[in-house]
Amino acid sequence: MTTRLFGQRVERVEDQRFLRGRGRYVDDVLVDTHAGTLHAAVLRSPHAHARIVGIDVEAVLDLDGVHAVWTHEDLPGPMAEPLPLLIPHPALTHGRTQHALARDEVNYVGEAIAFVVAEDRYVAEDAVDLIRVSYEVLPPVVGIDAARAATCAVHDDVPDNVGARMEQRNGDAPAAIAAAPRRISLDLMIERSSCQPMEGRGVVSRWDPDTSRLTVWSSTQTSTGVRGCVAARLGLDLDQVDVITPDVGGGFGVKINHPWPEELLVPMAARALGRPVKFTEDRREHFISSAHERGQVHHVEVGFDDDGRVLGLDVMFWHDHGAYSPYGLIVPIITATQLLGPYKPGAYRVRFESLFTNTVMVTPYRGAGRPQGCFVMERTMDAIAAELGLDRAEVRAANFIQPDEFPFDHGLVFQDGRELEYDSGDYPASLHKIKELIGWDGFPALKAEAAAEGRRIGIGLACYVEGTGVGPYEGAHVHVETSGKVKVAIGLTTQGQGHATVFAQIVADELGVPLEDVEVVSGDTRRMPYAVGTFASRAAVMSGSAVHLAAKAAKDKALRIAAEALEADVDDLEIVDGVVRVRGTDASLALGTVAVLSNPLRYAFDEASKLATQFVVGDPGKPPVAEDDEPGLEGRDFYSPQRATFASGMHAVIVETDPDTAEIRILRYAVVHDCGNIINPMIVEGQIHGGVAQGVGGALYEKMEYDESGQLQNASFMDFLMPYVTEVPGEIEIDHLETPSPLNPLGIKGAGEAGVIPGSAAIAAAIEDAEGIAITSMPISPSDLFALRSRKETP
Ligand code: MCN
Repeated sequence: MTTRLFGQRVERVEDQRFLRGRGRYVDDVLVDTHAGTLHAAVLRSPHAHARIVGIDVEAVLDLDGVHAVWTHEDLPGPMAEPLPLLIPHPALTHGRTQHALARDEVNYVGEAIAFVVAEDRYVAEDAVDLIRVSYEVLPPVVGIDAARAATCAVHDDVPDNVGARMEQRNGDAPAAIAAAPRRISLDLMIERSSCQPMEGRGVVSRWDPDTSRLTVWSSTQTSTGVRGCVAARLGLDLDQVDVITPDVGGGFGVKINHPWPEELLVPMAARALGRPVKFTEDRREHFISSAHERGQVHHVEVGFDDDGRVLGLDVMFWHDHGAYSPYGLIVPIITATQLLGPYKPGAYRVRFESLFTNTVMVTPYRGAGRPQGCFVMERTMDAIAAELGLDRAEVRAANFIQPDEFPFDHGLVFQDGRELEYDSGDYPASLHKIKELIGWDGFPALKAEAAAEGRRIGIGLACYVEGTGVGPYEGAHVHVETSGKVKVAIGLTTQGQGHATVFAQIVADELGVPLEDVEVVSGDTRRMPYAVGTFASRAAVMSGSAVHLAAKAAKDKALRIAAEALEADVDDLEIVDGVVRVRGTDASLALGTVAVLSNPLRYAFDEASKLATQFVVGDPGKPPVAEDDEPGLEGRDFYSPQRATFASGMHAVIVETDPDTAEIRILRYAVVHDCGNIINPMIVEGQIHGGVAQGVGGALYEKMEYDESGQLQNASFMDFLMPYVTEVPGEIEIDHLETPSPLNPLGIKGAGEAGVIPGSAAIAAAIEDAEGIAITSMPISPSDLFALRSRKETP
């Protein structure tokens, strides 16, 4: 019997390649084969807000090595239109997107104005410096306070800088709060941050005049999305555009937005110039012209009883959308709905305003609105516990949705437009596990011991629920080669999540072939032209289910063909180690041979060459073995879920704060995570480690420092603090819970974002516990903590 691989700690098949430097990223494409590749550079706005009065490119064209320069007025047809608003929403009354090259106004430092293509990047950069732009500088709107004050407008036709106002409610929260025995209110803030993948954005394109086809390589999270935009804007049929996503050095959300201006400009230039063109973003460009997230300010009113049970919750928040809103209201809608976490809030009302500012646009960053929501809810739980003098874990337990209450409908609408209905979970069991793992009940004694030595330590806990695996669909194609090897194509892209391993595990199990015989290709529109993309922790649920269904289709076909060839009943067959066998006999056929037999052109099978012969002299031709089947041993299927599936988890942290320097050190970090049935625990744990590292970054270091003129002051890795390996907890203690999802065939829930969600909430709680000072704003640096201490001492 072949061992089932689902649930096993299978080593990642892609790692050998990556660890030996054999990954192939966008910047490696065409390097060896096309010395004639041209290189692009972009002139970006130095002003946060300005009208473009004139652009003079004369000097550029005199520079040796320059091939072309484009400004907005040179863009042909649909290329001159604003970029698409990817996710419209009725509440987004004033959605705005930028142009591929700014038309008459720039709205953030870094907005693209002109595009130069030259022999190499050096010449292209020199050429950019020769472009003369005259600006009428306008007053910028920087930060949420300035946007709310609305003394200046980001977009003239957007009153009060409000792109959207939205409200959701379940019951009458203000009335429930007014009637509650206890009430508190809180003001909470999370700063702006950004994903910072190791590899920035990049795109390469080549036009083939012989076939009138365009090939685009993009470091994207959605190759099909890029393909659709490129085809539409360049006036090509979808069929003329292939988008290939090579290895991607991290995406974390920023590469789901599409098309980035360069994803249209590079293909346009390649076609116009008849030479391949490449653009690779540098780090400063990533800081000032790719997307940010997180920045939100929240006001909470909560009413509760003496046991800490929430009776009414009323949240108002302000979301900094940056200069444009290409991704609609996804981030604030996720905050609004997911802040509820594992709790029943009694009556609930949430309202938000999405505000334009003259800063880099905001699109989802791993966690997408959830770290803010979790911070709001968990700080509220801690505040209730403090008010009542109760144990913080007990207050949470008093508010949990119970295991027998699933499916649990919150009476709200989730990000995918469907009901916010949790499918399964066991929050009391998770709480029990995390308390055991971190030693919650024994901590007061440890704290007292530390205090006796003059040390300050504190413990914090944060719970979250994460809607994962949103639709609408994903597909998969499974093809058994005549060699017996299996090629699997999924349409969404991979940025490091280990998809080549997990989907091979599913196929190997279903088809009964060895893991090493399965090869998974992702994000190549030539192989799978219809797909959505990698975001919202959806690949395991969506592509995993599609791969399972497609592999099952291939297996069923293999068994049908083999049954006829072996003159056996399908129910008597099994596939083990790549061989179809009649159970209990020696009769068998290798899966590769079944693939040969699946070709209906076959008149006979030549054992020696392992090929089907098309003509046999004297044999007028037998019908194909499986007459009703299409040729080829393939399976293709799509999966579309009813609604999202809800993963959950809890983090607990112990920190130590230095009484003199206010330095904050994480002593222990524990995680309990429930993503339903786990395909590969090692990969899930890797995802948690990466997420926790980003959560620590968000809690203690990362923040976009804009000055009042809208210049990003820390747009480099010298100035933007990210946690190094020295700041990420050395050991992240993890325990799993598996409550299967009833919504998909494998019982899976997503895991890719979970690790980042509760970081700020848990660390804030631990610092608060160590210091006895309310922590309401993250990230918190030693100097912030020092200032809070000083304020406490001198009220
Ligand atoms: N998995 C599993 N069992 C489960 C759930 C997941 O074995 N029950 C595995 C999956 O098969 C997959 C990985 O865990 O290999 C993550 O799965 P999933 O939760 O479906 O997330 P996605 O694969 O859709 O990845 C997207 C998610 C998001 S939204 C961001 S942002 C993110 C993240 O993944 N960006 C990442 N993790 C990242 N990891 C890396 N290295 N780089 C990024 O850019």
